[in-house]
Amino acid sequence: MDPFSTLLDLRTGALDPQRKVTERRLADLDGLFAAPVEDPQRLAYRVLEIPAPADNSNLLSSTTILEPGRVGDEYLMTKGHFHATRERAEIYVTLAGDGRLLMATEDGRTHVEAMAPGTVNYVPGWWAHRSVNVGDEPLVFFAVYPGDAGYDYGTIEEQGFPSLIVAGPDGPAVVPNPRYRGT
Ligand code: M6P
Ligand code: ZN
Repeated sequence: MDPFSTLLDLRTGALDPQRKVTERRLADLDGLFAAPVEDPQRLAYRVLEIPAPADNSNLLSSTTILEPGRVGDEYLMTKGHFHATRERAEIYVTLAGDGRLLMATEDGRTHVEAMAPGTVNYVPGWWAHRSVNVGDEPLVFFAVYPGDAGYDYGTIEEQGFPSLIVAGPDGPAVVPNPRYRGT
Protein backbone atom coordinates (compact mmCIF):
# COMPACT_ATOMS: atom_id res chain seq x y z
CA MET A 1 0.00 0.00 0.00
CA ASP A 2 1.05 3.64 -0.39
CA PRO A 3 1.74 6.04 2.50
CA PHE A 4 -1.09 8.40 3.37
CA SER A 5 -1.95 11.15 5.85
CA THR A 6 -5.04 12.21 7.78
CA LEU A 7 -5.70 15.52 9.51
CA LEU A 8 -6.64 15.03 13.19
CA ASP A 9 -8.34 18.04 14.82
CA LEU A 10 -6.59 18.10 18.20
CA ARG A 11 -9.61 19.74 19.86
CA THR A 12 -12.58 17.81 18.45
CA GLY A 13 -10.90 14.60 17.31
CA ALA A 14 -12.44 14.98 13.83
CA LEU A 15 -10.57 13.25 11.02
CA ASP A 16 -10.15 14.64 7.50
CA PRO A 17 -10.80 12.75 5.38
CA GLN A 18 -13.38 10.98 7.52
CA ARG A 19 -13.66 7.35 6.52
CA LYS A 20 -15.29 4.64 8.63
CA VAL A 21 -17.63 5.93 11.40
CA THR A 22 -19.33 3.70 14.01
CA GLU A 23 -22.15 5.14 16.12
CA ARG A 24 -23.22 3.60 19.42
CA ARG A 25 -26.55 4.62 20.90
CA LEU A 26 -27.82 3.72 24.36
CA ALA A 27 -29.82 0.92 22.73
CA ASP A 28 -26.49 -0.61 21.61
CA LEU A 29 -25.31 -0.62 25.24
CA ASP A 30 -28.34 -2.51 26.50
CA GLY A 31 -27.60 -4.43 29.70
CA LEU A 32 -24.35 -2.58 30.32
CA PHE A 33 -25.86 -0.32 32.96
CA ALA A 34 -27.61 -1.52 36.11
CA ALA A 35 -30.40 1.05 35.66
CA PRO A 36 -32.84 0.88 32.75
CA VAL A 37 -32.05 3.01 29.69
CA GLU A 38 -34.80 5.62 29.26
CA ASP A 39 -33.72 7.13 25.93
CA PRO A 40 -32.47 4.26 23.71
CA GLN A 41 -31.97 6.51 20.67
CA ARG A 42 -29.60 8.86 22.52
CA LEU A 43 -26.09 8.92 21.04
CA ALA A 44 -23.45 7.58 23.46
CA TYR A 45 -20.30 7.71 21.32
CA ARG A 46 -18.85 7.72 17.85
CA VAL A 47 -15.67 5.99 16.66
CA LEU A 48 -13.93 7.53 13.63
CA GLU A 49 -11.44 5.08 12.20
CA ILE A 50 -8.37 5.39 10.00
CA PRO A 51 -8.66 2.10 8.10
CA ALA A 52 -5.67 -0.12 7.39
CA PRO A 53 -5.34 -3.86 6.70
CA ALA A 54 -6.24 -5.81 9.86
CA ASP A 55 -2.97 -7.75 10.09
CA ASN A 56 0.08 -7.68 12.36
CA SER A 57 2.10 -5.60 9.89
CA ASN A 58 -0.26 -2.67 10.25
CA LEU A 59 -1.59 -0.27 12.88
CA LEU A 60 -5.20 0.75 13.24
CA SER A 61 -6.18 4.04 14.82
CA SER A 62 -9.35 5.86 15.71
CA THR A 63 -10.87 8.82 17.49
CA THR A 64 -13.59 8.13 20.05
CA ILE A 65 -15.99 10.94 21.00
CA LEU A 66 -17.87 9.85 24.14
CA GLU A 67 -20.80 12.04 25.20
CA PRO A 68 -21.27 13.22 28.80
CA GLY A 69 -24.21 11.96 30.82
CA ARG A 70 -25.37 9.18 33.09
CA VAL A 71 -27.68 6.20 33.24
CA GLY A 72 -28.67 5.93 36.91
CA ASP A 73 -25.46 6.62 38.84
CA GLU A 74 -23.21 5.23 36.07
CA TYR A 75 -21.50 7.57 33.62
CA LEU A 76 -21.73 7.04 29.88
CA MET A 77 -19.00 4.63 28.82
CA THR A 78 -17.79 2.53 25.93
CA LYS A 79 -18.78 -1.14 25.63
CA GLY A 80 -15.24 -2.20 26.51
CA HIS A 81 -13.40 -5.20 25.16
CA PHE A 82 -10.53 -7.60 25.43
CA HIS A 83 -8.50 -7.95 22.28
CA ALA A 84 -9.39 -11.15 20.44
CA THR A 85 -5.62 -11.64 20.21
CA ARG A 86 -5.23 -11.20 23.96
CA GLU A 87 -1.58 -10.08 24.09
CA ARG A 88 -2.09 -7.07 21.81
CA ALA A 89 -1.55 -3.66 23.50
CA GLU A 90 -3.05 -0.23 22.78
CA ILE A 91 -2.23 3.46 23.32
CA TYR A 92 -4.80 6.17 24.11
CA VAL A 93 -4.06 9.89 23.76
CA THR A 94 -6.75 12.09 25.32
CA LEU A 95 -7.54 15.31 23.46
CA ALA A 96 -10.48 16.72 25.45
CA GLY A 97 -12.64 16.08 28.49
CA ASP A 98 -12.34 14.33 31.81
CA GLY A 99 -12.40 10.55 31.85
CA ARG A 100 -11.34 7.35 33.50
CA LEU A 101 -9.82 4.40 31.70
CA LEU A 102 -11.16 1.31 33.43
CA MET A 103 -9.10 -1.83 32.80
CA ALA A 104 -9.47 -5.41 34.00
CA THR A 105 -7.80 -8.78 33.64
CA GLU A 106 -9.66 -12.01 33.08
CA ASP A 107 -8.83 -13.11 36.63
CA GLY A 108 -10.64 -10.10 38.07
CA ARG A 109 -7.96 -7.47 38.70
CA THR A 110 -8.92 -3.82 38.11
CA HIS A 111 -6.79 -0.82 37.22
CA VAL A 112 -8.07 2.74 36.69
CA GLU A 113 -6.13 5.58 35.04
CA ALA A 114 -7.17 9.21 34.60
CA MET A 115 -7.82 10.61 31.11
CA ALA A 116 -7.34 14.35 30.57
CA PRO A 117 -6.02 16.40 27.63
CA GLY A 118 -2.44 15.26 26.98
CA THR A 119 -2.68 12.00 28.91
CA VAL A 120 -1.07 9.06 27.11
CA ASN A 121 -2.47 5.81 28.53
CA TYR A 122 -0.69 2.53 27.80
CA VAL A 123 -2.99 -0.50 27.87
CA PRO A 124 -0.83 -3.65 27.99
CA GLY A 125 -1.98 -6.85 26.40
CA TRP A 126 -4.35 -9.04 28.44
CA TRP A 127 -6.19 -6.02 29.92
CA ALA A 128 -9.79 -5.31 28.88
CA HIS A 129 -10.39 -1.58 28.49
CA ARG A 130 -13.39 0.71 28.77
CA SER A 131 -13.44 4.51 28.84
CA VAL A 132 -15.82 6.39 31.09
CA ASN A 133 -16.78 10.07 30.71
CA VAL A 134 -16.91 11.54 34.23
CA GLY A 135 -17.04 15.18 33.03
CA ASP A 136 -19.58 17.57 31.56
CA GLU A 137 -18.02 17.78 28.08
CA PRO A 138 -17.40 15.14 25.42
CA LEU A 139 -14.42 12.89 26.22
CA VAL A 140 -12.26 12.74 23.08
CA PHE A 141 -9.30 10.40 22.66
CA PHE A 142 -7.20 8.95 19.86
CA ALA A 143 -6.27 5.26 20.02
CA VAL A 144 -3.62 3.22 18.19
CA TYR A 145 -3.52 -0.59 18.19
CA PRO A 146 -2.12 -3.48 16.12
CA GLY A 147 -4.14 -4.38 13.05
CA ASP A 148 -4.69 -7.94 14.24
CA ALA A 149 -5.76 -7.03 17.82
CA GLY A 150 -9.41 -7.78 17.07
CA TYR A 151 -12.36 -7.37 19.44
CA ASP A 152 -13.73 -9.76 22.03
CA TYR A 153 -16.87 -8.05 23.32
CA GLY A 154 -18.53 -11.29 24.42
CA THR A 155 -16.49 -11.86 27.58
CA ILE A 156 -17.40 -8.40 28.92
CA GLU A 157 -21.04 -8.78 27.84
CA GLU A 158 -21.27 -12.03 29.78
CA GLN A 159 -19.20 -11.15 32.86
CA GLY A 160 -19.10 -7.36 33.09
CA PHE A 161 -16.13 -5.49 34.56
CA PRO A 162 -15.15 -6.35 38.18
CA SER A 163 -15.47 -2.64 39.08
CA LEU A 164 -17.76 0.24 38.14
CA ILE A 165 -17.15 3.97 38.11
CA VAL A 166 -20.20 5.69 39.58
CA ALA A 167 -21.17 9.23 40.51
CA GLY A 168 -20.75 9.45 44.28
CA PRO A 169 -21.32 12.34 46.70
CA ASP A 170 -17.67 13.42 46.27
CA GLY A 171 -17.45 12.80 42.52
CA PRO A 172 -16.49 9.70 40.55
CA ALA A 173 -15.91 6.62 42.69
CA VAL A 174 -14.61 3.13 41.86
CA VAL A 175 -16.88 0.51 43.42
CA PRO A 176 -17.15 -3.30 43.09
CA ASN A 177 -19.62 -4.38 40.41
CA PRO A 178 -22.36 -6.39 42.18
CA ARG A 179 -23.32 -7.94 38.81
CA TYR A 180 -19.77 -9.13 37.98
CA ARG A 181 -19.84 -12.77 36.90
CA GLY A 182 -16.15 -13.48 36.35
CA THR A 183 -13.81 -15.54 38.49
C1 M6P B 1 -11.03 3.13 21.18
C2 M6P B 1 -10.39 1.89 20.65
C3 M6P B 1 -11.30 1.32 19.60
C4 M6P B 1 -12.68 1.08 20.19
C5 M6P B 1 -13.26 2.37 20.77
C6 M6P B 1 -14.60 2.19 21.45
O1 M6P B 1 -11.07 4.06 20.13
O2 M6P B 1 -10.17 0.98 21.69
O3 M6P B 1 -10.73 0.11 19.14
O4 M6P B 1 -13.55 0.55 19.21
O5 M6P B 1 -12.33 2.87 21.70
O6 M6P B 1 -14.58 1.16 22.40
P1 M6P B 1 -15.47 -0.17 22.23
O7 M6P B 1 -15.05 -0.80 20.91
O8 M6P B 1 -15.12 -1.00 23.41
O9 M6P B 1 -16.89 0.24 22.19
ZN1 ZN C 1 -8.75 -2.18 22.21
